[in-house]
Amino acid sequence: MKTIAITGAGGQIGYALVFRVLSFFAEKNEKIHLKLIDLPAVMPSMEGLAMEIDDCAFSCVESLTITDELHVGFKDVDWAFLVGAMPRQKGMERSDLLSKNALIFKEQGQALNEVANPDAHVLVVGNPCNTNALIAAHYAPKLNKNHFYGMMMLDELRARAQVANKVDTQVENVKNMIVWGNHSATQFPDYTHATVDGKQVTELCDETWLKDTFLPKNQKRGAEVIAARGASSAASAANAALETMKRVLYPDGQPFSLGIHSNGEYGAQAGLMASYPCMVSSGEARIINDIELDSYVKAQAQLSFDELADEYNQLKTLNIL
Ligand code: NAX
Repeated sequence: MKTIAITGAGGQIGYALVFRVLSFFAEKNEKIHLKLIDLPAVMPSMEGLAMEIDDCAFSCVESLTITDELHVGFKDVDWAFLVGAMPRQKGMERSDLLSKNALIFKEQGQALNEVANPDAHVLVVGNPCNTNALIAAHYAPKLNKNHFYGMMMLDELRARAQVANKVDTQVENVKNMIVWGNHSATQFPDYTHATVDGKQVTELCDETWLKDTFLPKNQKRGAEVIAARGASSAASAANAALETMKRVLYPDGQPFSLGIHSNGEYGAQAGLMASYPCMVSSGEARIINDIELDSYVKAQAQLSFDELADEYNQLKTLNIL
């Protein structure tokens, strides 16, 4: 029976994710221990969340824990969604955001190291998600560093949906749309390898649309959602988090985008957490390392890898890594 933990469970992504996770396991007829973690100030509203979970009468809930203590929340965890993070506030520099979150993910890595199942998988959603995943992995040496992931699935799903709308097909027909690099405006959703019903996307969509509309829209989709909704992506982020867990634990044989430990594949600095095309074999997500990239794709991916290397170097300067 799996133990699943969600940090930031009292936030907007958390609220959507909790019920998606429970529906998923209920449909699978799999029992879980669910542990929901947030800050002490949020505990009263988490009691309300617990009441709502009870009132759904999900058949999969073997136990439910609501806590503000990491060691309680991560005890024996098999899969952790690390959603809670310090949001970027007005006037905050990117380096301030990095250092504030670094402390949160250091503490969470240390707690995972002490009490989690050593074989646990950890998906970081809280931004900057790839670098936060790197920090958590660094402070959890008893866990497998290849089981720490940055969430890139939302970027992939956004890209697949854009192409599906453009060529008027179902989104499941858009395949092999891998996002390289960082979860940021430098990401590169690689339309050059993507296909629709076996045809290359580059044959179905003109280059001007791909370069001038598709790419910038995907890179800035988060900001577009904020402008329209007055709040950042929540349900779609929760959906992407669940989808990532499904791809890793219940693989379907398709490649997918995942922020994962890099050994320097495709020109990234070794030791980074970066998004790559991955497949699961023998229970492990692995980078597909034999894809031919043309010079344009290589350069775009490199830009995004370099941004991650900057984040990494800032953490070195701050003595966090
Ligand atoms: P909210 O502010 O609604 O919720 C965050 C929750 O986390 C709050 O309840 C807060 O109390 C809690 N929290 C903060 N620090 C904590 C800590 N140290 N331990 C436990 N809980 C803590 O934010 P929400 O919209 O849910 O977004 C959460 C994170 O997801 C943000 O960092 C956001 O930037 C990131 N996102 C990542 C995405 C991705 O694709 N990787 C997309 C969506 C989202 O922007």
